[in-house]
Amino acid sequence: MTKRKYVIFMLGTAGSGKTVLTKTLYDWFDQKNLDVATLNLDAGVRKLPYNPDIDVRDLVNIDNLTEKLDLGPNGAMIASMDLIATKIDTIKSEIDYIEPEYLLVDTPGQIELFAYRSSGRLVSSVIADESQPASVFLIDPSLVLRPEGFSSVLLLSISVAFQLSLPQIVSISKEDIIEKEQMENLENWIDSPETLLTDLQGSGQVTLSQQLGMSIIEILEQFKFTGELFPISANTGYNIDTLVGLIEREWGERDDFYE
Ligand SMILES: Nc1nc2c(ncn2[C@@H]2O[C@H](COP(=O)(O)OP(=O)(O)OP(=O)(O)O)[C@@H](O)[C@H]2O)c(=O)[nH]1
Ligand SMILES: [Mg+2]
Repeated sequence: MTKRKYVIFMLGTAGSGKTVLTKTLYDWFDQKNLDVATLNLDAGVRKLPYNPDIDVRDLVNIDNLTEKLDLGPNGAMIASMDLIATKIDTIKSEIDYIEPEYLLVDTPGQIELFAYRSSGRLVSSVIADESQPASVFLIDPSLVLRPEGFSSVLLLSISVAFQLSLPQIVSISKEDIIEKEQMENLENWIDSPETLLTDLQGSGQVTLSQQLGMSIIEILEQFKFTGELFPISANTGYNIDTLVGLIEREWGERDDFYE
């Protein structure tokens, strides 16, 4: 009988901290002597802070691809994900060979590449297949300084969850660099959609934007438990226990995380 597998996909906008979180979570599981492995799906990354057990850069050479097909950086990333999709059987057999209990999947910077293109969705569904999947959607604090940005990025997270059909936990990354005033705003918006609405209305938007803002908040209230949205820092480890606790809840109760 095959072992039960748990998979965590790191998702989020470019530069939101997916790669550093992959390393931090790897260390978290490893320190608890849990059987954990990492999979890098970013063919374009130059340097990683962790040593991936499975690395798509072994299958796809982005520089060759760029030169051979005469592509720009985005075209090369699209072509690389298409090529990765054609090699998904190899990736799957590598996972089956290592057979980790926990697999951490670092995804490419361009979220649309992974969530909105059929090749990315195929790759994620094959990796998640026969396992207990979860995903962490990271929100970069620099994108959510304004209430419009906060609402828009949350909408993006819903859209990504909709596309990938993966259970999703949303966290604001880089807590260690969030200024006090921004943290207060974020806490208010998370705790009370009314405050978010007031701040949207108060920012001098035209009526159409206000209406759109209200509709967005209704969607957020229906689909997001914004009360469970919280900041983390992969750098300092802040709230990483809480994050794993919520992932664990998605998987069902697991006592063996804690001695
Ligand atoms: N201060 C702080 N910086 C962070 C944290 N996590 C990531 N960073 C920094 O944010 C930048 C981007 O981090 P990455 O982990 O590479 O982000 P990513 O989402 O993997 O980026 P792409 O794959 O290029 O989209 C790097 O300079 C990191 O050092 C954090 O918790 N705190
Ligand atoms: Mg990365």
